[in-house]
Amino acid sequence: MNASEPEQSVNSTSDCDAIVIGAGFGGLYALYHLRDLMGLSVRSFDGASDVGGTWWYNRYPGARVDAPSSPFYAYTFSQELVDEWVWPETQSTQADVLAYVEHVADKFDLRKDIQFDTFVTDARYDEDAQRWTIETDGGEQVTARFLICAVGALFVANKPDYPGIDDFTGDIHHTGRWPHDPVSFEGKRVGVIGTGSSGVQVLPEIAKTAEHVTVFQRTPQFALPARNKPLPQEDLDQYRKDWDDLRTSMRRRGGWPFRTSKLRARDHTFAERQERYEEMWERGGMHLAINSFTGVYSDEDLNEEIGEFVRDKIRDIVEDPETSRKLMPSYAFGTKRLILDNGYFEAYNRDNVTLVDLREDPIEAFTETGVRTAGGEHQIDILVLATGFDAVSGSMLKLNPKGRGGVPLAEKWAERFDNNLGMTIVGYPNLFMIHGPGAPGVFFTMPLGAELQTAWIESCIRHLDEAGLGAMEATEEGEASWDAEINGIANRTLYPRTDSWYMGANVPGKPRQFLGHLMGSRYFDRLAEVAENGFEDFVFEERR
Ligand code: N01
Repeated sequence: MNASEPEQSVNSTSDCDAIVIGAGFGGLYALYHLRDLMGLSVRSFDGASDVGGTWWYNRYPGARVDAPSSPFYAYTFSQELVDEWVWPETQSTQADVLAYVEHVADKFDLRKDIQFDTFVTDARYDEDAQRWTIETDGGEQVTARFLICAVGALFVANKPDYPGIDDFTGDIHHTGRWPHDPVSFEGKRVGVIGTGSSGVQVLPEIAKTAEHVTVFQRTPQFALPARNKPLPQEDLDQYRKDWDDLRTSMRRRGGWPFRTSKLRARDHTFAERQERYEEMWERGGMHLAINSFTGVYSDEDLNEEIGEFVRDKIRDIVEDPETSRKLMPSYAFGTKRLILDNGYFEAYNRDNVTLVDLREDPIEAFTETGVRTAGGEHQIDILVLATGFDAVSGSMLKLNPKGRGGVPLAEKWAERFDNNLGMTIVGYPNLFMIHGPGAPGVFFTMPLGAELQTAWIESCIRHLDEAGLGAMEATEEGEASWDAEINGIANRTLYPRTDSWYMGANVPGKPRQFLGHLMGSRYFDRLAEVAENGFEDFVFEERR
């Protein structure tokens, strides 16, 4: 189907059982599960012109899954789907992931119930009717018993508001809103702000053709070599054969099927540890972080030793000592999202790439033709903002549903993103979030996470229907104990010490709070337990 021509067969009634907002991995699965496995009437909405969610928007050059993903960053529920889809590389490109999602939409005939190019602008709970009513930017109203918010953990673009940025006359592209027509950098002077996963992925690609690239770096980053390669056919065949077991392992092992190292650093000499780091560096991907020794994210000494190992690697790769100095990360290794790079540090050895360290040479203002920092003027034709997202909570707040008493979520979440189980919110009955704050989200494989969260939504709906109940809602006690659980786990690690989007620290004024559940397998055990125990910590209303 042409992405700009949504099918016309979208259900035109204004009432249904469930509304799903979002047609990324989470929303597509919810639509499939609720419609095809449960027989509910479902209507889905997405502001994009086709399926894919974050993969539809983030199409900047170099975009890839930031993990050695194939074939595990994908749905697990259908052996047929696993058998028929060919992942060409170990670290999937954005184009491959998007093609896969499009294939899923075709295979399960999902598009007919999705209204594309449609933003949901309002969502209100009617306490008497026990129904949600949404309104779209086209003025349409739809009501449903259940509202499933699969609105994306990385959707709301974080854009810096430097003085004069609106006066800049060149093109500005945010990596999370990349144009669908190719952007040519040929012969252009390009500025890149931001050195997270997106900035690290995009720089080597832009540098290939641009006349000059100036990178404006606020925080130097740890990045590990991706060592991406073609996925051998025999590996793919074996994965397909073992899929049931692999799927179980993914569920049990934090989203990925592989065993991780149980070696203890203290049982090894310094020389042995260095040898192991070297081996993991050569294997590439996440191995250094998850397979060298246990406790990398909690043992300060071990973490510092690995951090220094990576800093040495950066010193080895980057030829200019001054640039290398500016690139030295100083936060605890891995406590910002670990980045897999495909030639990021090497890009600084090119004559056409310059690094500006904003800690020493801050941006003062934009001009019509570039950026003025304390150290001077930088002429720029194209500005690339790789400045990330108002992550996890941002898209729920953009939707800003109004719950009991018409209370907007922005009011409820003004100081803390309170929720229970990362899926439900006091005052917002029958509303379920997928990959919301307090859920494993990016700390688990997101497609599988969505499958498991939707299975829990099914158990909620069945519980309501079997008992003749109309609505379920989290309790204050449940929210408080969930907050204690996710932050208790995070506080046993080094994550909270670092300013990162995990902590909400990348957006000025955002409450500082750990935004994800770090132990995905334990999280999904808990969901199952809650369902088995008759939904303790929830309150119910008779069906009206
Ligand atoms: O965003 P980020 P991202 N002035 O927030 C800097 C996922 N992802 O889009 O570190 C100057 O990580 C900011 O600086 P600092 C992945 O989970 C997945 O790169 O806050 N700089 C940082 O360097 C990832 O973690 C994939 O000091 C400013 C950068 O911009 C998440 O998305 C690919 C600034 C933002 O880094 C987000 O990654 C890419 C300012 N005012 C991303 N504001 C795939 O799997 C921010 N920065 C394909």
